[in-house]
Amino acid sequence: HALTEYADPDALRTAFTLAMSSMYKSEVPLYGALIHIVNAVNASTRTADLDPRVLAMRHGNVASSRLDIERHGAIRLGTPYELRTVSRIFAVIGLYPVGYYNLAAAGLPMHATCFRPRTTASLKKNPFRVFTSLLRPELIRDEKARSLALKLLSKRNIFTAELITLLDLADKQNGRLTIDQGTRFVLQAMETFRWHGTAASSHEDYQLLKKEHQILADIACFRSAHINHLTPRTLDISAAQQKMKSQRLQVKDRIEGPPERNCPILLRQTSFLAIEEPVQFFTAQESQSRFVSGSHKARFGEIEERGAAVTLAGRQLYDELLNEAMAIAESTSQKSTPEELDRQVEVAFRKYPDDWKTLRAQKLVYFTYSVAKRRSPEIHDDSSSLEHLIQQGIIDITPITYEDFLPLSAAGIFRSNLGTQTSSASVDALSNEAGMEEALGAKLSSSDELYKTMENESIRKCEAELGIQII
Ligand code: OOG
Ligand code: NI
Repeated sequence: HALTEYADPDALRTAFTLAMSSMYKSEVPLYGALIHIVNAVNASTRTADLDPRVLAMRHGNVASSRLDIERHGAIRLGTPYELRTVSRIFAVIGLYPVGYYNLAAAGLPMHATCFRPRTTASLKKNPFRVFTSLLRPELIRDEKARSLALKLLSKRNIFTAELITLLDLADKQNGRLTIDQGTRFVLQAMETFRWHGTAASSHEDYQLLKKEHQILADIACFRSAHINHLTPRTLDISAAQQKMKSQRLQVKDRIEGPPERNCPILLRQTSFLAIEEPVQFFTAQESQSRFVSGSHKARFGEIEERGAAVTLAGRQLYDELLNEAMAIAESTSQKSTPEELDRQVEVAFRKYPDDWKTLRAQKLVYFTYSVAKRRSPEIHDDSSSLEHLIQQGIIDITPITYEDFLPLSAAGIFRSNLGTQTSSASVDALSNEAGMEEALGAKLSSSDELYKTMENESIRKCEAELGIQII
């Protein structure tokens, strides 16, 4: 009988992304307004003026050049079981855990990973990824808040029975689903990330957790792991920020990340501030039939503009210069204004090389290599150095797009607010990557290894095309 046809995980990811986007637009209408702004800015950006390499990174090197599909989202989970089940959902749509983010560095009782595509081919088809954080109860100082959060989390189930059935089915089918199963799967998965206007806690419990930490209430008091933002990409984040302001959106006071550069690196981001949403809470823990009206503020809309992936040395220089800028901004003014910080960041980053040749020579950025032209037939060497081939114009260099996150730009601010350098040691001590892997039941991939693999694979491809060994 005929072989069963399975859906391509990358295609399922696109179905998932589109479903998530339309759900979030209907839940948070302001997000729909943000999408309109971004589309208008992208359509009117003079792309002909942009360096083609920069344009490719802004697009995310997407083959279809589809700009209108979101680049990332974020969820916050409460238990290892939730994390493991979410990781099964994400595996079906081609997303795998990459990197460790110690959010304790930003004063949050959580740590995180990024579920994302790992290969060039998969990233090309759809680079959507989800920043996924997990509560670390051991970092909740208040005993009462900790046990309440754990009690609420132990009672909730954020997965439908049909979703679990489909996940078990995928396990039996080598991780794949048929198109029909995949369609049902995407609909069922939305139930996990949907917003619920009725809380899973009493208002008192919500207040108690919120007093300990707002994020604790956001994680433990609801019936789902509601998506807390989605993020489309923009070709011009400064123009988009301006347009958000002119349309009277409440916008973050500055664009996070590196300053505007000829050779963009990492990631620049801004957002509209979280909106206040009405929520019905139980009046008391035991009587789940009477409700009291309250509200919750967690969900927002963000935009991002991506640049090149930096090496460990490149990241170190980035962190150093950002910290330097923040320290100066704080020492020059009583209360450092966003404008002053922008100015100091701009000044500090003059020390960060800003042409691809130097960024490559100093090993600050990851590149892929491609054959620009065939070598002349009279050359018979069976090996050549990469440098030589680049000089001869035979091989082209392309910076690799950064595919990860920078949520810890906040950690620097946090540290400098404490006014000490020593605090970084205690913050690092709170890092628990092994704990994250244990909760997940799997190893986290290293983003640096993935970028290096992309680099190496591109060199092997050049060798095959040129029929020589590159040394
Ligand atoms: C995660 C925020 C991380 C980003 O763009 O850095 C993130 C959260 O707020 O839950 O999405
Ligand atoms: Ni984000």
